[in-house]
Amino acid sequence: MSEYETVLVDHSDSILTITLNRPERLNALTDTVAREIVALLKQAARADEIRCLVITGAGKGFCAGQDLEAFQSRSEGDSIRKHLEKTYHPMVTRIRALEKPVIAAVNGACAGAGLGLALACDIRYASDKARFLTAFIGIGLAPDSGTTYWLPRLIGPARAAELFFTNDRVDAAAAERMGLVNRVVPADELQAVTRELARRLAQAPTKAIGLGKRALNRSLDVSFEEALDYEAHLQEVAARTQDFVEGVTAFTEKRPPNFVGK
Ligand code: LHQ
Repeated sequence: MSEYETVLVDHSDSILTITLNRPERLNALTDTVAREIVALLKQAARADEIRCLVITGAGKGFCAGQDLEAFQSRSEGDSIRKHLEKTYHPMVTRIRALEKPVIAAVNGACAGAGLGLALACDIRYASDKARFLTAFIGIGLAPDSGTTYWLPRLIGPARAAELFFTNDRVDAAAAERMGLVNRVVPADELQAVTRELARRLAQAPTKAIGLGKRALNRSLDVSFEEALDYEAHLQEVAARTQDFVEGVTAFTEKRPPNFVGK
């Protein structure tokens, strides 16, 4: 029996795939879902044999945000702030901190904290059946789960304001046009196309990708000079990896590199 109740887990070809598995609720998030994702992110950070992550949803939804029934019927009396700090913040901060590529394969509705989950990932591929909504305003809430951080950076502040204030649904084609997703593919090809990208990334020099992710995270909040300085610092680290030696050797020997992620 799987040790996870709410997610399916596959680890093969150096790729860890986490499939949210509450399809009857469009994979809405409960404390257990968030806890299980965080446990897997911890495992992924420790395991050298995991070199890429994919997060997707079972059934017709990706993730409809907080499970509102579960939230309403929760027994403990945590404030919403506590709930966010305990449940969502560890999930999205660990995705950002994980020095490995994380791809969201958005297979269907993506709303509220589910949008926060997708936005925290490095790359988003979407099915042509995917649709995106901020959802918060629909239930009288302000945005959370890091959506106010990522959305204006990805699509610009005016579009972000429009989506937060109106809760309009964005279909996959519009999401691609506005830069919310990297690529849209037919629904029945989403998992295969995502897998193709994941395989490529899992064979790439993982340490260099991790350092690049660190620099990208930091670049959002620093001056150009500080970004240059941080890049130079990280390049010192990258240049000490086995994959750097292999990359240069393979180039001079005119053969494809065999990166091992070290
Ligand atoms: C759901 C949900 C759901 C439970 C669909 N929960 N069952 C919030 C609260 C407090 C603290 C902290 O933070 C947050 C953060 C947030 O995430 S706020 C945003 C919460 N999410 C929403 O408000 C989205 C609610 N869902 C929807 O608006 C629709 O379901 C969308 C537009 C996502 C999809 O619409 P449809 O494709 O028409 O599907 P559906 O509505 O028929 O849903 C299918 C089933 O899933 C249905 O159950 P049923 O028993 O009737 O078949 C829904 O009740 C259930 N479901 N979302 N969040």
